[in-house]
Amino acid sequence: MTVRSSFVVVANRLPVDEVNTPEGRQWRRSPGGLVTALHPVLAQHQGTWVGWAGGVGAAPEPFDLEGIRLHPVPLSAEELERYYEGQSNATIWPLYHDAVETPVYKRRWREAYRLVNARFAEAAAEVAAEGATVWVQDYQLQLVPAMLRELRPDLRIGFFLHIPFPPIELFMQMPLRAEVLRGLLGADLVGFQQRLAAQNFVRLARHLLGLRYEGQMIQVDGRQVKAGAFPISIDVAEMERMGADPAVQARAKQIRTELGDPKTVVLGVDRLDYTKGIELRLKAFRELLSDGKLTVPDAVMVQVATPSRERVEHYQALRVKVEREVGRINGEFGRVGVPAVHYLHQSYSRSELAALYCAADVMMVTPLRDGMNLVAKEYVATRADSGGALVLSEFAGAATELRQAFLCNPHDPDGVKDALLRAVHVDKVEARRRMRIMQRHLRTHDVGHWARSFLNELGVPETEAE
Ligand code: ADQ
Repeated sequence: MTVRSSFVVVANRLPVDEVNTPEGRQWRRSPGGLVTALHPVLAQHQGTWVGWAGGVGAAPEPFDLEGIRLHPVPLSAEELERYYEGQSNATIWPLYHDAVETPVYKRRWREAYRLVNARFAEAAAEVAAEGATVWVQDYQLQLVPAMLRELRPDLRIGFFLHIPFPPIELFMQMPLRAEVLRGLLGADLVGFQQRLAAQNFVRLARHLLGLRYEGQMIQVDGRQVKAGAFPISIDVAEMERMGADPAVQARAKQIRTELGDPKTVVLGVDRLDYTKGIELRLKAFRELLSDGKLTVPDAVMVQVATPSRERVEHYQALRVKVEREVGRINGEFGRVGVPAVHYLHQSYSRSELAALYCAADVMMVTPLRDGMNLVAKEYVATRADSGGALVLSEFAGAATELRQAFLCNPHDPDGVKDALLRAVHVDKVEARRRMRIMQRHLRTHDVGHWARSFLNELGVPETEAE
């Protein structure tokens, strides 16, 4: 029998991983801010999370884990390729990120997107109790709100977009544009990372569908749809705890020793994605070495680039370019046993990441466009010692809040070099002052605050997200 919930989250992925244990294969809750923020709300309402469990073919039966009901949605290998890698990650992802790579448009990808979105909507309709609240997440599922409303007009529906929402001129390129917009307008509340994105959305509603709006309230078929900014955040307390953990501190020291105890460790941590500005960051570092403004081994750079979307062509090309640039820098400026750039194409545990953050004098977060960028916030929250300096692109959503970072325009190589040098040479007192202001901000704006603000606006009573 299907268990019906008064609170349902719908996201592309379920927040679990299947792992091998001595007792056989088991599900484990995956680490991540979203699940941390939503777990208390889900547990309180005996909530259900609808999403893909990974793997192709038949989906596992619904199951419970740590007080949450998990409801897997199946994807075939072909759907994975067309809906996920194609329409989501080769069409929508680049288009919504200022088309920094050229979006690819394919009819069969759009058809798969529609089909899979319908499947998610049906699954949500099946598990939602009468009058329940359903919170749909992100760009893979933009058609779900309208499809779900059609099936279940009794529901309260929220949608949150984790990535930027583009200006009208760009959005208008998309062959599926009106359907996507109508899909989103099926929600009662559409949340974005930035105020500007919410503005793009309401203006688009008028431009494309001739809808009236007042402030951020759009009139649709006699209903009101509200758009708003809800900047996402991290589990700040957890990052602070990790930063202060003696084991993490010891590991950070060890990392510095392993790097040859340089004066300056410059760090980058990203998914290997062309929006993250990894190449331009490497180039800035190379030019500073070549100008003689930085020297090896006094300064070394560590670039962690998590493998990501490896079957999508844009990503394969990026990997080649990044690895070529790393090779070039090390070829020119490294010595035997002393590379200028340590490049790690690997995933790390939370505690190893925290140790890397603690070991870094300068953290470089230089996306060409980013909805928020959690790495910037994690770095700041982890620095219990209030040491370190953050170089941050103005094109990351996080730049709206982290004003005391060394802000730069990632399109201007001299600007990036200048920000990096200023961060390298900033005096300790000034660096600490900047860090502390940002840390204070994060303490009151953690991921629980994000979830609460959204759900309160959606009208979910007594939300106790932490
Ligand atoms: P992402 O594009 O994935 O998220 P980001 O916000 O930086 O980008 O989050 C990446 C997460 O992965 C961070 O929590 C980071 O710690 C982790 N990570 C990175 N490299 C890792 C590694 N090598 N090993 C282990 N973990 C690693 C999208 C949007 C963002 C938005 C988030 C949340 O693109 O703009 O901030 O969603 O809404």
